[in-house]
Amino acid sequence: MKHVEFMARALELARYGAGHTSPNPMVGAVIVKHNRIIGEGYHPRFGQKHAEVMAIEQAHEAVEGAEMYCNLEPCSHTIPGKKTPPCTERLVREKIRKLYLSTLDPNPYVNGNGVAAIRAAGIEVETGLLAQEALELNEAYFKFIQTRLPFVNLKMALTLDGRIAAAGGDSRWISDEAARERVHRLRHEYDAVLIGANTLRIDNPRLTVRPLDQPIPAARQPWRIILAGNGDLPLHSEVFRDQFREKTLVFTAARNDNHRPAVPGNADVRVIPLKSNAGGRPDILAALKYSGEMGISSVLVEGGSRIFTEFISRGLFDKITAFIAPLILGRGIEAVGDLGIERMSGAIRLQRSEIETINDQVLLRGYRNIKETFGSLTESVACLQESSKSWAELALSNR
Ligand code: AOF
Ligand code: ZN
Repeated sequence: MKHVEFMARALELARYGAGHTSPNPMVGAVIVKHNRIIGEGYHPRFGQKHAEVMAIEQAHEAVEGAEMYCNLEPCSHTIPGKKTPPCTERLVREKIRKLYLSTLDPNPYVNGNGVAAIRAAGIEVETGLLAQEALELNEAYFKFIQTRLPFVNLKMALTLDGRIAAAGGDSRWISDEAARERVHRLRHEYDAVLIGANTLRIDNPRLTVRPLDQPIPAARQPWRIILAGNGDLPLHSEVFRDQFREKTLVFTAARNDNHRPAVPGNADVRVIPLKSNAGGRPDILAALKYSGEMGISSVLVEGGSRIFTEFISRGLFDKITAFIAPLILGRGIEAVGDLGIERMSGAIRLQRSEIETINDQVLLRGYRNIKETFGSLTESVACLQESSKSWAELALSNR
């Protein structure tokens, strides 16, 4: 097997933790001796064992002198509240010979210290292997750990002419069942799902993750964030009444006039007043900061039009995931309203966009600004282009 294949396996293992590790990253590790895998591990959920340690413990041969492939720099710190001992110490103690990594860990407590500690102990380290894949896998972690703001993904289901609903307001259904199944999977990987009050009023969505293969416990349901407008909220909505209502969070605008819009009085539902924007609605940056402080590391924004427009015009999103169906509505609800752009040269172009097809629909996704999402790791994206050649050579030599 080749270097890239071992790392690809580490990434595959890391994904087993999807939906369970937040706000920690998904990490996978593979131990190799004489070009064969002798141990595998991953970080199964927040608070539990790290990938490297699981791989060592599950190895069916002595790991001394072996190579390890891991998508993230090993942790090297001990701080109050940290759940596990530093992986660096374990790797040194077990006499791993060489460590292949995808990227550094931008956690300020680690960020290069892990590699330094490993090298100081005489273990060889190479970074950059499948770095881009590794960055995308942990996009939410990388954004959150560096900014304390959640990673924001605008998820939209669109007609070919860019509508998210018919003129009458209904949107069931623009995308087919297979696409909607993908949305459920996506929700499972996010800490929160966010919608505006209009969408709540019109769609009355549950915003839960329905069983994919097994029932998902309340603790693993995403937070449901409702951004109130300046009117009353529909208090009969599912999100205020169902069994997961303690995971509903309402952001309202703190108002100083006498009008008090109706909000849920139900003690299970948290209602948080925030500073308001010019339109008398809660400020979305304040909403993101508050969410980040609560430990919400990722938010899937599901509409509607006004919400999308605000996140886009303020540059407060990281990614767009659009499901485009071969439907034409003509007049209808536009996905995004006025952004004040007059010329093509002013259009917002997503970076690293990619497409996939789901039956007769296109799934298009891309980032707003790689630098802002990945911060200090942006350089590893850039190096990657250069290093890919040497990695390819390395891969050949290792056949
Ligand atoms: C690793 N391997 O599998 C993961 C790492 O509280 P703890 O002990 O779980 O440590 C959490 C931090 O460790 C987390 O913020 C991130 O920096 C790193 N995650 N590191 O070596 C792993 N999940
Ligand atoms: Zn660790």
